[in-house]
Formats: sequence, C-alpha cells, structure tokens
Amino acid sequence: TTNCFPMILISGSSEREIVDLQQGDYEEMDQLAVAKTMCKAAYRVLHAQDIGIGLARAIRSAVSGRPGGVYLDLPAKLFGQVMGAEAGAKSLLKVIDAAPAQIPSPAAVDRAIDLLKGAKKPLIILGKGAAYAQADEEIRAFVENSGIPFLPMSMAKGLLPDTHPQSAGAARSTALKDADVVLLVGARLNWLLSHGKGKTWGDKPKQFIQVDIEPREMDSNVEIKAPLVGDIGSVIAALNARIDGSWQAPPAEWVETIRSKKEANIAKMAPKLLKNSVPMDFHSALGALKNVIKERPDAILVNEGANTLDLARGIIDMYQPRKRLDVGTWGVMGIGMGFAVAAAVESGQPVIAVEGDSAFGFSGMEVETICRYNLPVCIVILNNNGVYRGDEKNLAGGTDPSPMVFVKGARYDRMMEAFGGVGVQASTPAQLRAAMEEAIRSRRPTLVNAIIDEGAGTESGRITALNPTAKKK
Ligand code: ADP
Ligand code: TZD
Repeated sequence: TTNCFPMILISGSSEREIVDLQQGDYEEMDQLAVAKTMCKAAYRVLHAQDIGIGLARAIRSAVSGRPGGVYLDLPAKLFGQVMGAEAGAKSLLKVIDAAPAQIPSPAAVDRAIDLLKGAKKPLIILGKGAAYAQADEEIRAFVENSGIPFLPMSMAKGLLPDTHPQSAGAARSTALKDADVVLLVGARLNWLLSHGKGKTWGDKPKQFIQVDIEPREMDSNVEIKAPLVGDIGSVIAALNARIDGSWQAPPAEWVETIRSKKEANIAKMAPKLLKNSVPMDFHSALGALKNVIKERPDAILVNEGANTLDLARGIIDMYQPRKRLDVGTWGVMGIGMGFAVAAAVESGQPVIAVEGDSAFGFSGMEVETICRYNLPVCIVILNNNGVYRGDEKNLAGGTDPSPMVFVKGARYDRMMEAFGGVGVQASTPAQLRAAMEEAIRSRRPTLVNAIIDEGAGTESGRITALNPTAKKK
C-alpha cells in the first residue's frame, strides 16, 4: 500500500467463533483487524454467495484512485459451504471500468500552465506513479514538446530513456537545488525527495506543481502552488493540449547549465566504471552490468542492497518503462527474490537481480523456487563480505565478528548449484559480464557471486557522521 501497488492478498483464517472468544485455535489470529491498519481496504466474505461481490470490491479498491493493497479474509466456515455451479457463476460480476479516468479541472490546468510559463528554471520529476499510469506516449510528448529537463525517480527510470538529451539524471543535485518551478508527476515529496525542503533543494525559492490522483497528497510537506488532481494520463493529455504555438521552451541558459553539469559528471564517472582491478569494486562491477543492460534493454532489473542499490540506480541506464523494480518507498530489504520470481513468471522476460550480500540473505532461499520453475532469473550478488563493507572490526572486542560482517568468501554460487541451477564465481568485470550474457542467452537460473573488495563500500546515510563524538575527531 505504501508503494501504491495494486495488490490483493487472499487468505484463509481460523473459525470466527473461536478467534473472537479467544478460545485457542490452530493459527488463531484476528488477521482482518491487523490488515485494516496497513491495507487500503480489508474485507471478509462469510457466505459463498458473496464471493463475487467480495472480489469485485477487492479489485475496485486495489486499482481505483490511488492504487493500494487489499486483504480479503476467507474464514474456515466459508470453505465448507456449497452452492450450485450455475448460481455460483451467476454470483460473479464483471467489474466495469475498475479504474475510472479522473479528469483534472480546467482551472487547475490553467494554474499549472501559468506557473510553468513563468518559470526560468523548470524541472519535471517523474515518479513511479507516472510509470504505473502507463501513459508513456503522453508523458514523452509532454516532456519533449515542453523542452523541460526531467529527473526520474528510481522506478520511473526508463519511462524516457536515461540517455535522453533532456534527462537531468546525472545532474540531479544541481537540478534540485537550482530549479524554480518543479512539476511532480506521480512522485511524492517524501524522504526520497528530502520532503521538498532543506539542503537538497537549495536556498532559492521553489514553486511546486503536483500531479497526483490522491487529493490528500497535496501540501503533505510543503505548499503546492498548483495541485493537479487527476489520473496522470488525463492530466498530461490536458497539459499537452496547452503546449501550443504560444509555448516557449525553457531559457537556453538553464538547459545548458544542466547539460554541461551532466556531461562533466558522466565524464568523471567513466574511468571508474572501466577500472579492471581485482578484486572488483562496486563501480567496476556495475560498469560491466551497465553494458549488459544496454544490450538487453528488455530485461527486468531487480535491485536491493545499500551501496549495491544506491550506485546501481545512478550507474545503470534504463531504456524502457517499468523495467526497474527496487526497494521502493520504504527501502525494505528482502523484496528482491519475490520481485524476481513474479517478474519472470508474469513477463517471461529475462530478470537480472542485482543484490547486496546482506539484501540477498533476507530471502535467498527463493533460489529453490527459481530452480523449481526453471525461471530465467540471473542473480548477481555484489559480495563484499558484509553490510555496507566487510572489514569492520568488532568494537566490543572479543572473538565474535562485527555485527556488520558476514562469513568471508561465502560461495553463494553453490546455493544455486545445490538446486540444479548454474553457479558462477566472478572475480573480474569480464567474467561477470560473460556469466550474465550466458545466463540471459540460456535462460537458465543462474547466480553470479561477484567478488567485491571488502573495503569498497560506504555506510548508507553516513550514520556515524551523526555521532557528535565522531565529528570532534
Ligand atoms: P516515487 O517513489 O517514484 O517518487 P511515489 O510512490 O512517492 O513515487 O509516488 C507515486 C504517486 O503516484 C502516489 O502519490 C500515487 O497516488 C500516484 N499515482 C499512482 N498512480 C497514479 C495515476 N494513475 N494517476 C495519478 N497519480 C497516480
Ligand atoms: N531490514 C530490512 C527489512 N530493511 C532494511 N532496509 C534494513 C534492515 C536496513 N538495511 C538497509 O537499509 S540496506 C541493508 C540493510 C540491512 C543491507 C546492506 O548490505 P548489502 O549491501 O550487503 O545488501 P552493500 O551493497 O554491501 O552495501
């Protein structure tokens, strides 16, 4: 629900009478009550003839308006009920127009267009809502016809290719700091965008335009000067209709500032990606990965970890919409293997899961599932022997390792072999690339254990720097 993914979870539950009197049943739990605190909607079906209505309600709740998670509770008693097949078929309903278009008001469109027209340094931020809306052509037309630089959030990468001339991806800090009017399209001003304020956004005044289907999202963190409530397809179509002969491209100076900053940053990064040291560091391994994805832009990239996530997000260009799945709004580890299985089953496309060794550990046993269904999943573990890095000392002394450090030189590749998949140990970028290319070609379940220098990573969020005594040093 937090990610605004439309998802329906159906579960059986224990006998109501026993649960409600807390008399002690097998797996006794009031699941519906728990689900209500976390889901967009939660329903219980008590009678077989209500299954159709229950499903219709679940579908509408999941996909209409702001999408979200729905829980459907089916208590034990329901499973013993019978009804005729014909009556059963009749009780099911067709959900007509499950996610109705929500057209923005003309006044809201005027307000947004006026702000954009007055902007000296406009910026478009595309979020995963924009990817989910599947209004790819409208969005592309709007970005290109308006001439405004755009910045994709991590799961909106590829909506327009990261190599697009208007992408401000490699000039992110400058774009956020210096922009004067920011148009958010399906992206919230949450922690991932520093709540719309503070150092990230610089000290120059900002005016925000926000496109979102959820009216309550407006003013969540800072004032939204032009709220555009509606579905992204309809809103962007309305904006496109206003990019006419009177539209002026953004000032050349702003476009040039972004372009030159971007080129400088890309040039600075290039040699790091080509480095051929053994062991690899994150950059040289990700340099190899970048090339594999460039050759197979249809592959789905799953990504989790800390350095593995932060650096891959910046380094690996995406070329097609909805090909990148990562930890999402809460940054939760352990989603990668589930995403990889689902993406492979649902799309049939090759899946590349780029995992930190800690991140993989959260649900690494899914290698068995991947092998059982012979899914075209290639897991790449950037293995630096630990969380963030693998050379931390145990500051408490004693013989135990630091809580951040894992078994050194672990052979994750052998886990995949244990279930009949292909396991490869890669020490160089060339070996890594070759193993991945073979995995994609063969479509066999593969795990590449990429050996990364254990001193290469940095602590996510630089938490240590927050310690006042560390600062004094
Ligand atoms: P990101 O993490 O990429 O910045 P968020 O998850 O914060 O993206 O924001 C996604 C936003 O998109 C949510 O506020 C959600 O309400 C909105 N959204 C999702 N689908 C649509 C749609 N079809 N039309 C309009 N807004 C949408
Ligand atoms: N637990 C859960 C469920 N989600 C989390 N995000 C965390 C813990 C905290 N956490 C991170 O935010 S990243 C991370 C943890 C434990 C793992 C980082 O280690 P890694 O990555 O080996 O996956 P790198 O690439 O070596 O830094």
